[in-house]
Amino acid sequence: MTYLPKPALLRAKQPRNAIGHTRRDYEGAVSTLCAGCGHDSISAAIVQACFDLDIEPHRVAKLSGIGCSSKTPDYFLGNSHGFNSVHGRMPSVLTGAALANRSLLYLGVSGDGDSASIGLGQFAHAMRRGVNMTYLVENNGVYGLTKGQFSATADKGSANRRGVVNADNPIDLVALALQLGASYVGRSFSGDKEQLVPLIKGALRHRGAAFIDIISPCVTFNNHTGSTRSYDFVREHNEAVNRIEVMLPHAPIETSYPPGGLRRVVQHDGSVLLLRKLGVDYDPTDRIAAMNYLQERHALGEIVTGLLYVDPGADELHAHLNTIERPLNQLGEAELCPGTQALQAINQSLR
Ligand SMILES: Cc1ncc(C[n+]2csc(CCOP(=O)(O)OP(=O)(O)O)c2C)c(N)n1
Ligand code: SF4
Repeated sequence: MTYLPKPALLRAKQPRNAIGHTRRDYEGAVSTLCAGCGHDSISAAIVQACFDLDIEPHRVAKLSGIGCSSKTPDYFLGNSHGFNSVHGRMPSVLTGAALANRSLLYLGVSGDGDSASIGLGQFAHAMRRGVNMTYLVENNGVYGLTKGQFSATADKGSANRRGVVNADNPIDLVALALQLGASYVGRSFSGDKEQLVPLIKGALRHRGAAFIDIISPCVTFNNHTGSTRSYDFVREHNEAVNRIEVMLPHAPIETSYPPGGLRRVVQHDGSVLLLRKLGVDYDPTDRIAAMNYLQERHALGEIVTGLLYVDPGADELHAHLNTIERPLNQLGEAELCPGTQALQAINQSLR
C-alpha cells in the first residue's frame, strides 16, 4: 500500500476539542484514491466525528478487509490501532479483537463487494451476535479496486459504464442488518456531511452492533447515466426520514430545531440522539415498520436515508457471553488456567 505522510503544519491556531486535540490529530496519510471518490468524504466524516466526540485516537481500533474502501483506514486516525485483514474477513478479525480486549472502540470499514459478496456470511454473524462495533460499508455498487465489476448491491436494471445491464437482484445490507438484529442502523450518502457525521457519532456512542450503509460514488467506474450509485442519481432520489444531532452526556442541549418536531433518544452511556422528523411519520424504534417502509420506498426507486432504527437499550456480545471486563493480555496465569481439577471436571462433563 502506498503511504504518503502529510507535511507537518503549524497547529497553534487550529481549534482544539475538550481533550486538547486538533482535527489533524485524527487524520492519517494523504489519500491515494481517485480525486472525487466518495470514500475520501467518508474518511473526512470519521475524522470530524472522532474530533467532535473527544475520542482519544489510541483508544480506537480500525479494521478493514480489501478494496479501495478498505484502504481508507490508512487515511484517518493515524494514531489508532489498525488491521487491514483479508477480503471479506474483517468482521471475524474484529470480533476476535473485541473479545480479547473490550476496552477499545471498534470501527470496521468495508465495501459492498467486501461485505455483500465474499464477506456476506461474516457480515451476517457480526450483526446477529451484536458485536459492539461501528460497521461502515462504503457502498458504490461496484468492485472499484478490481476495475468496476457489478457488486452484489448493484440494482437490477442499472447499467455499467459500457452500457451492460445488471440482471441480478441486489442485496440490501440495511434490510439484512435489520432482520439480523443490529441495534443501530442507518443509511447515508458520502456527499451529505451534515447527515453523515452525526450518524457516525451516534454509532460510535452506541452499545451493540451499529451498521451504516453509506452510498459512496465511484467516480471512475460508476458515476455515469444509468448507474443508481452516481452523485446525480443519489441526490435526486435521496429521501431522508430524519436528521440527528448527538449530544454528549451532561452537555447542554443546544439546537436550532423547533422544539415540537424533536424526539430524544437516550443511549446507554447517557449520550442523547436528538431526532428531527423530516416530512414522513417515521418511527426509528420500530424495527418491523422500518423494514416495511424501506421495502416500499425502494420499490418506488427511492433511497431512504437517516437513522433508520435504534434500540437504545440493546446489549452486546460480551453481555451474552458473560466475559471478563479486563483485556485478556492483562490476566495472570491463575485467572487464565483454572487448574487440573477444574479442567478434568469440564472434560468429564462433556463425555
Ligand atoms: C480472496 C480474494 N478474492 C478476490 C480478491 C480481489 N478483490 C480485491 S478488492 C475486491 C472487491 C472490492 O470491492 P469493494 O469491497 O466494493 O470495494 P471498493 O474497491 O469498491 O471500494 C476484489 C474482488 C481478493 N483480494 N481476495
Ligand atoms: S476506483 Fe472508484 S472506489 Fe476506487 S478509488 Fe477510484 S473512485 Fe474510489
